Amino acid sequence: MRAQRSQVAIVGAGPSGLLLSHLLAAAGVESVVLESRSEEHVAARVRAGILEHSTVQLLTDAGLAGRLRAQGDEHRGIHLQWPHERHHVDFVDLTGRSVWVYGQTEVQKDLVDAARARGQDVRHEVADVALHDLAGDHPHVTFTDASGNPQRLDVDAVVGCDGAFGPGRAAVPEAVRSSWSRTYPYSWLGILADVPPSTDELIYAWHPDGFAMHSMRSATVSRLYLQVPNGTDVADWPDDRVWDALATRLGHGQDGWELAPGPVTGKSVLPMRSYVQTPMRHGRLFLAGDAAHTVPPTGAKGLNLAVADVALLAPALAALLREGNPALADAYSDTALRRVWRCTHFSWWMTTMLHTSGDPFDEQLQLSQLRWVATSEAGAAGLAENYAGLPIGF
Ligand code: FAS
Ligand code: PHB
Repeated sequence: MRAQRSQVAIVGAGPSGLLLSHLLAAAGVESVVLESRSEEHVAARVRAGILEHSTVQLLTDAGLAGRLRAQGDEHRGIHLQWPHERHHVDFVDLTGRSVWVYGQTEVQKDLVDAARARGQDVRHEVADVALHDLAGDHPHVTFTDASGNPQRLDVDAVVGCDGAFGPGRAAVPEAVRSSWSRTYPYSWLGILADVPPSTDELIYAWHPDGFAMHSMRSATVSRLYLQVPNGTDVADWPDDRVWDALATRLGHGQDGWELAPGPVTGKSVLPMRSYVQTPMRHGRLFLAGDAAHTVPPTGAKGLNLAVADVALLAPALAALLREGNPALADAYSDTALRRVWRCTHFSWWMTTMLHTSGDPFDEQLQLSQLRWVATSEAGAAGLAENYAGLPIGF
């Protein structure tokens, strides 16, 4: 086994792992990123689409927002809709903050390009990643490299940026670990389509048949979702059926508005779950992003929360490893979890407000809440403040 040394081992080369390596390098801290999948696989995953205000600010400050500001689309707010009514919630009027439409695939590309430009050590297609001596004096990671050779990497800190199914979560001993979880009784069927969006800004629609959302990726690519039962087989949803359901739920023909269908280039079903695990630090192990928490995508928080964790963790690790100052690292978990729980609540609130369960009483409560949020400045400001994003370190 070949032994090597670095300062930080980062498990996972998704957005949180690559952004952390970027911010650590800028702070003079060396890291090695270990990723189980190929670079192409990670780059091709279609996921989030909305960047909140503080995410865009952080990427700008880190020199990573050139393409984002050139090709992204800045939005003032969203449309909330239910049968026969559509109301715009203007985040800029209400909070002074906008959001940007810029796909996670684009963020990932920017992070990969920056990693390559700075010569970041990223190892793809590794296997058998195991974390050792995290509470001891010799934290290290063992793994099998892409050529099948066993490796050992000795470090000063390990960061689990390995999502919901990586080794990071389980590396926190059960005796000190707490977790909360909720699985929702519905999923999202998402499509990518080569057709210009039929709306200027996102439409979140409540409908008795189920939730639907019209998002986008560019002036020529639309991204849309509709609520389906858990366990839905994509094969049961041919394109025509998808477009018909979207037209019904989004209000095609209402006040002259029409949904333009087009060629579907991607289709998948995404189950919906809330999950939070604490603490987000155990000894020399730190967790960031989906490794520590998962939110249903209705609040557009998943990627933004991962960025917020990393924005806190990078300076904490720099202070710990370069100055021997543990204060920020000791406070990391509690500080990050304030925002994690705020975003977990908001994502649950948006999800339960907009997805139908078939219960007539629930439906009346949902419609009343939607009407209040869409027409009362106090209600709209609450949604705007959470959706456009709270300041980093909230
Ligand atoms: P990621 O899951 O992105 O990255 C973790 C990385 O760790 C992966 O590349 C994985 O291959 C790697 N890894 C795992 N185990 C490993 C091991 N043992 N060894 C080495 N590497 C390992 N958020 C939104 O805001 N809007 C959305 O619409 C949305 N849609 C989503 C759809 C899907 C199918 C999923 C899974 C998530 C979606 N999300 C969405 C949330 C998503 O954007 C995440 O919040 C975001 O990817 C979090 O980034 P990371 O924390 O880097 O985790
Ligand atoms: C997306 O564009 O993929 C998207 C937008 C808003 C959400 C979830 C997903 O809440």
